[in-house]
Amino acid sequence: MMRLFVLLAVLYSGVSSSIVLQKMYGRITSPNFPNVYPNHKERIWNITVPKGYSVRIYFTHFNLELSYLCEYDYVKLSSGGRTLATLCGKDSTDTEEAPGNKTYNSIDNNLMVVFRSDYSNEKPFTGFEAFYAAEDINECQELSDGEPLCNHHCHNYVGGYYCSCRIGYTLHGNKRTCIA
Ligand SMILES: [Ca+2]
Ligand SMILES: [Ca+2]
Repeated sequence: MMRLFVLLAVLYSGVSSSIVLQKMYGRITSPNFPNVYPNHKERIWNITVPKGYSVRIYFTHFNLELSYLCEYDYVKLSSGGRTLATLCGKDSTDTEEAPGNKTYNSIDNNLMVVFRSDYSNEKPFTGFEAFYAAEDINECQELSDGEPLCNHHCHNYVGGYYCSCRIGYTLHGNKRTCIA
């Protein structure tokens, strides 16, 4: 019975649940930051901001074990079903990316950050610290099926946008097309 309990505990600790973040800004770090991160760890953050915003993230500290194509330890950023970056090391190389001063933007209003460490480290590494914030999407610069969102005038505002028409036209019920 005890053995079963230990087995279940081990299985459970191996399953990483994601941390859900829904604030407009925040900070995330590797486990034990600013101290050395542990081996065999996975941590997942799901950052969600309101619709009309994207998530902008940048790193103020980054020091992970370097491995070919970041296969051992990494921080992975993904959004909209795509991987934005897989990061490791301290500085970028020909085959591996480290964030440096770069900022990353989510594709939609959700950004998933995964930290993962493998079973060993050649020397101690201090991990990462990152800050994120919701950023307004300028819908007026975007296209929908190759067309601007508004066929006359587009007005961007924080958290949304609206369309307006030239004199003599009225806005169609779709809120985007102007008709004479
Ligand atoms: Ca490692
Ligand atoms: Ca906007």
